[in-house]
Amino acid sequence: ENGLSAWLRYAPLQGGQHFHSSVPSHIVALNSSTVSPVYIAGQELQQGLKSILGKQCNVHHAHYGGGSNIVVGTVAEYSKAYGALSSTPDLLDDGYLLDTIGNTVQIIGKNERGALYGAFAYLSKVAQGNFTKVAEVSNPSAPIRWTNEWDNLDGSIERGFAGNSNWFSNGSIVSNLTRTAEYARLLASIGINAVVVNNVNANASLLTPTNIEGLGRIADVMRPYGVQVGISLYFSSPTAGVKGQANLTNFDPLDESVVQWWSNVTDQIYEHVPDMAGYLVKANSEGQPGPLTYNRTLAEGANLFAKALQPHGGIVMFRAFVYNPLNETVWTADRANAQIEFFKPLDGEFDDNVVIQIKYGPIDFQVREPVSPLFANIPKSAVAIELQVTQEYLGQQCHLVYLGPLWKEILDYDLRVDNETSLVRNIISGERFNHSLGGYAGVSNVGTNETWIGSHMAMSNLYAYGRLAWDPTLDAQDVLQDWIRLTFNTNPSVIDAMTQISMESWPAYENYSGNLGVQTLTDILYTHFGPNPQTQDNTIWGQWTRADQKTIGMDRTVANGTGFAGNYPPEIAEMFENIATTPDNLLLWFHHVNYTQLLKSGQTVIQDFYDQHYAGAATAQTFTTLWESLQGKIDDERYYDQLFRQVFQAGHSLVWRDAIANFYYNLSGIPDEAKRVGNHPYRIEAESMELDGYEPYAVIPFEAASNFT
Ligand code: BDP
Repeated sequence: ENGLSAWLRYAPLQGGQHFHSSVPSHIVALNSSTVSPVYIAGQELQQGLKSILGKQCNVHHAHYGGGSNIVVGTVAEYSKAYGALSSTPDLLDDGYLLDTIGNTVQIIGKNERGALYGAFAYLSKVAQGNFTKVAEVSNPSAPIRWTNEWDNLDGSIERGFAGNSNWFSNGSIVSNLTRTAEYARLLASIGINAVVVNNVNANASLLTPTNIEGLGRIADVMRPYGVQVGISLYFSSPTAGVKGQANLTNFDPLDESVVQWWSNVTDQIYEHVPDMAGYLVKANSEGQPGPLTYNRTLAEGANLFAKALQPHGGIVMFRAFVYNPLNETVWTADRANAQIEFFKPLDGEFDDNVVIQIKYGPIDFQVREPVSPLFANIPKSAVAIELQVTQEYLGQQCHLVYLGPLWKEILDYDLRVDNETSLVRNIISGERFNHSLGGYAGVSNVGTNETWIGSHMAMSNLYAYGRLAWDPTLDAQDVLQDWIRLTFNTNPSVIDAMTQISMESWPAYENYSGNLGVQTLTDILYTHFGPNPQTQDNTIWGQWTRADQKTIGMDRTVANGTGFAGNYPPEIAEMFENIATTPDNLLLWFHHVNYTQLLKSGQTVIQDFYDQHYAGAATAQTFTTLWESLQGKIDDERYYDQLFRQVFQAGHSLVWRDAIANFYYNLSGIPDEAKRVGNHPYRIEAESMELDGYEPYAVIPFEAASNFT
């Protein structure tokens, strides 16, 4: 139980033989090409049913007479083999019909990929012991359901916590792509249809002829699973001296030689990857080059790639994460305003195959942010939401933080554009503003570690990402419980304990790492891991708490602050403009208040800070006990691996609690009514300890624990 097969373990179902008669003995997969998703669906069904039920089924690739069968194929393949379906299901691209009523199981996809998705959906039910008869049509909420992988060509992964890259090493694409194929299989089972394989902080040498050929190999192993390949581009590649490509003297998006350069490189890529999904571009952000160097707009930059891709049917995911911390003239007083300033004036100027990829909040994957107002401000542009599966600011897989509920809050948020219902999930699906493109990008950063993402429990986030991208109306807890049953087992006490830990994990992390909307008070300089509240206001990268001896919070009101609240449609803007109507959990995000400001609960800001940090850390202690209740109910391998992490989280939550509570106590001088803060008679600080035979060692990067508080 090393985690490698994740939720596709196909563990034997208790009493599986009793269900043999519920499942036909023959599988008809209506495509005999071994690289077609329908063929793969047949293999998967055979392997799954054997493993889950112990039932050996035969696979055929053409109409098979006699007895009841499991038939899997596209609408077209089906009607060719069996004649037209009795009624035509209402299927969108990638959608499927799963009909288990009667003697035959029909799994019919709109396309090959859809048929494979239907096969996985059927196996997911069987693996959970669910033999309820269904005749259901399932369609994706949006066409774009991608992961972004921040893999570097040297094999490292930016913000990856699970080892090295599965596909890059030493500047090129590895020869053994077994894990890459296994990853595509996992992604297909949750409806993900493309992977951007390299870091948004891209390297031009991805575009050498050898690497383009390597991208072709990656695409070849992913294609049978219906997963397409996309790549991130380095904007100034034409001047980067890419081996095997022309070297230009400029990268101006309107220069004819630059336009030619990109169209030529794009053609070369499509020769090797005829179904490449498209490009992802991070431009003019955090030191990355972009069109602004030539006084061109971001739209002119995006359209450069759109035009090169257009003949091939590819799309440009252009990131809205544009701000420049190093340039005071562009960087306004509030980094949260930057996206609106850059993108709002450009609405309507992007080509049809450009999608603006927007992080869920206006800053950067914090534990609590308001929804990015950009979703409400560029109705003429197709948009996608960027979520982060890898837990960069959220404990880096050393803390268990189930993100389904966070994403649901964002996706269900009603932005009230033109005073009408405008749910984020309906904006990104394209429904609200009438776009055919739109969807989801999840930064997942899986590595060579057997758990894929760095910890067994964190895989619930990858699973939930795919399931919610397919259907954002699902309940985060239901999705979690499917994952638990598939990944561990169906024992009710296992489901209960894991559900409780997971569902309480995001609120607990928020409480001990930074509540009331002050954001994750982590080290902001680089590690983004331990507590380091003092870095928040001291650097240009800061998230800004604006804390001093009497007050705390960032005033983002129109009346007195940075004006950010005014970026929302009127109903929402008005709510955030006023302290009285701003929800407590975003109070310090929008307002600069006295520590003694009263919350809606009647508590003061500072006392709530103390109380919640203690409460959050106390909850994290219970996770260890709850996890211990699983001993013997799940396999030892995963039990002990996760136990180690829970013990760490319990301890680190205390470090967080004390670092933050002490910091604000020292700053404000206001004592904790419950007399806990600053009062730890039992504690011996690490720096007062000496251990024989050991030398003090400066940890790099520096991690704040106790000394600085
Ligand atoms: C930040 C990460 C950084 C990424 C950047 C981005 O710290 O590593 O390059 O976002 O999304 O969260 O471009």
